[in-house]
Amino acid sequence: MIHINQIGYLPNETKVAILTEPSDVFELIYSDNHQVVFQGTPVAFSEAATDAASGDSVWLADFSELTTSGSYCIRTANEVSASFAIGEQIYKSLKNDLIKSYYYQRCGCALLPQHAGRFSHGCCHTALATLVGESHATLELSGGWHDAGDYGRYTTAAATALAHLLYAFELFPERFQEALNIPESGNGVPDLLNECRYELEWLLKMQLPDGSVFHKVSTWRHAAFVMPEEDTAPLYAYAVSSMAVGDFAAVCALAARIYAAYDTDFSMRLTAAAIQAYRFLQAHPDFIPFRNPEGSGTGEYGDRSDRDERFWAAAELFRLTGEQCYWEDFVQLYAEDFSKTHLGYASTGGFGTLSLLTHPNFRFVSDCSLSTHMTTEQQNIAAALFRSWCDEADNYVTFARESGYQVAMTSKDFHWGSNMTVMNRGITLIVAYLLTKNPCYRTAACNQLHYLLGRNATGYSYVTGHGTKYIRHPHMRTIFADGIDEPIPGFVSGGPNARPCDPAAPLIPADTPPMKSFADVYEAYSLNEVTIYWNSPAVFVAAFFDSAEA
Ligand code: 9MR
Ligand code: ZN
Repeated sequence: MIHINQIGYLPNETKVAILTEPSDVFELIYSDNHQVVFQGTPVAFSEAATDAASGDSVWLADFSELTTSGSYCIRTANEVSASFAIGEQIYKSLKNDLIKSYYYQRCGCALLPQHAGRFSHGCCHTALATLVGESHATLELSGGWHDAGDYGRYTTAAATALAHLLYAFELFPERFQEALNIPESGNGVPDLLNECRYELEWLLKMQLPDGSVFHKVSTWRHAAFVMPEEDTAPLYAYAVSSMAVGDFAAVCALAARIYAAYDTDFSMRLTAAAIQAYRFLQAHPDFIPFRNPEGSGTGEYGDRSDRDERFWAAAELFRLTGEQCYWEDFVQLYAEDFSKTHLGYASTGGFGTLSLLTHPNFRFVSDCSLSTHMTTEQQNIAAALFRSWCDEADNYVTFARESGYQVAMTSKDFHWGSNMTVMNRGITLIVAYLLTKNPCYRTAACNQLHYLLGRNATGYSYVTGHGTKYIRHPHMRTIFADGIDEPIPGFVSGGPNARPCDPAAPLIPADTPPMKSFADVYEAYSLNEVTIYWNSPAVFVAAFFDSAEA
């Protein structure tokens, strides 16, 4: 098989197709008239040619020299690939659909035909919620985005998605200027921020008067596969967790800084909410874990520690206010042993690092930070975090070099939601590139996108509506129940999982290699679900590659 990025390649990036059958030559041909424009020789990936994560024998067909925009196919001895593009801005519609997916996840409002087209539907989940353990529904917690294929709304998942989206906006705002045809379009605010505000307004409702924050609001068990407005089971607000409070403080502080340029009142509300949440953390230094109450079955998003959430909160409040007390907490937490580079819902240390590394007072030159505004301690910590970040990025470059599919994933990285790891590593690499301008990070980041869009062992593009063979049956209630054959575009599948644990698991033979442990069927929630925090790192990466240079 010929594995390609099914959308295509940017003119000035490396361009490689992966072949799983030997061929003496390969040719690039115009897709319309089949005229040959380039010829090359496939190169075995290694002496044994075998890729560990997929078990495939692979050959690399490098056509980077071809930089002319156009529509092409690749021809080998026995095969012709589907057509793909070489061109500038070929990921623009991908980027915009990935963002628009959040509009389709809106809860608590009807999706109108003028914005949602044939995917319009009624208003959902507006009933008052009951605090678990109480008997009356008194809490107004409507709004926000459905988390995933299910209709729960979870604070830590929300904060993670918002973080990817808002940091992307902050780092390259010029890539978020297109109107997305959402209800707020045309109000003078970029639509990414309009969409994120829909989530933030809900998040603010999740805070209690003492500054603490509910871990989640959802029904008691997941709904059947019905449209959201048909899911009328009672809603519950679940207990407070310190992860929820920490993430809330961090993401509200981040948002306060970004929305300050658009809406002072909103920014001030976010600032006050962040400070209040932080005060709760100060007053409650102990870990407040979260476990689902007996019998409840919606998403748990458990965690074993809140140190990384507190670290991120300290970083963002320091950045927002410049106050010493936050810096002192940051220094103390920095000395503790948890990842300072991960960007996931249970491991948020990387967001704290990102906040500091992108602080305008720091300028990184090779491996040191220079600043006239920062203390020596601040400079030293920033320089150490910068080195850790680049070390992590270097690891990913090595993983990609050792992968036949040129993806920064080892065999053990194919867990539930592996595509989040693929895209989060893309973020790490992009940030490393922005800090150092070392092109090898940029190339490696682009290779992560190629994997997502079809240059992988299953040959699927893992984004609905994009590519020639994209997933069509994600585990998502709205997509299943809407009666429309075509999936809503712009949703990222969780992707291969070496240990599937859902009704589709029997479809996958026990000896299936990790990168192939996937099935495009509705039942496969551990392989083919969608979530807001798997789409968000893909927005970051697609937006970065939407334009030629940052
Ligand atoms: O993304 C989560 C994954 O890392 C966990 O292994 C899995 C099992 O706990 O849960 C995933 O999160 C799901 C959440 O609990 C409910 N909404 C859908 C999420 C994606 O499958
Ligand atoms: Zn809803």
